[in-house]
Amino acid sequence: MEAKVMNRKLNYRAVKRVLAVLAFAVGLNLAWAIRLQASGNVEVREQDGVLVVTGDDSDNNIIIQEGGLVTGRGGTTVNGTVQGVIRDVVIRMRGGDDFVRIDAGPGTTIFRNLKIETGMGDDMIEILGVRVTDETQIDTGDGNDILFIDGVRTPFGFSRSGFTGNFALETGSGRDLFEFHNAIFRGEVDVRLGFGIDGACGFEDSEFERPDLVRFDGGPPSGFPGDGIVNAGLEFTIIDFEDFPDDCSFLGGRDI
Ligand SMILES: [Ca+2]
Ligand SMILES: [Ca+2]
Ligand SMILES: [Ca+2]
Repeated sequence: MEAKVMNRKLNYRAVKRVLAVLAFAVGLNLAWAIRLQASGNVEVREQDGVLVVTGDDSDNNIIIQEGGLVTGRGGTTVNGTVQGVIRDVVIRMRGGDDFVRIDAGPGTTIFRNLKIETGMGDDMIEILGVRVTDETQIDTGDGNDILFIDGVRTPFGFSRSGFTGNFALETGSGRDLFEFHNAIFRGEVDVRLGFGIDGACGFEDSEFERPDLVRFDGGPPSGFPGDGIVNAGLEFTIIDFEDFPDDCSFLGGRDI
């Protein structure tokens, strides 16, 4: 009996230890959860097939789904309606610590052009299972920003994120992280992480069809500790980065 109780205690401790490790590993996720304390108002309108989403200077938190459906979370309200087919998406979130998720949800979300500006503040953008057929332009402005790209599970199987035309990312000052998984970049890729100790990772499970047109620029500072990049291939143009052998969880925002 005593032995059983001991075992249970030990197991409990082991579980707690595993949970602690997990919590550390998903530290970023825990930070993201804080963003749920959002507020402000986001205006939504459609003009000639362009979905225009405009935030305010508060911490806005929105999800954009198939067909251009925009939902506010954590106290962010959404005004306006969208009619007709959405081909292009333009998002401007202005100041504040904004959170934007574009999620394919149960289907495949395809846009022609995607433009996102998140301005000042520590912003977080998630692009999940979305395909862009023409140009993608993302500017996260100053602040400690994160761009996270991944595929998504659908009833029809796993759907990767895909970018057919030019893909351009600028993250400005601040400690930024560009993390991508299960993504296909078919054309030119131009990533500029700007001032601050930034990170880029995800080469293991993503594809670049034109490596000769792929450029990752970490920006200043140069040297150690500088911007970290994980497992980038030699076929890419990599500027102002130091190779970082670990995984993504140690990149972006790491202390000097
Ligand atoms: Ca905002
Ligand atoms: Ca920002
Ligand atoms: Ca930066």
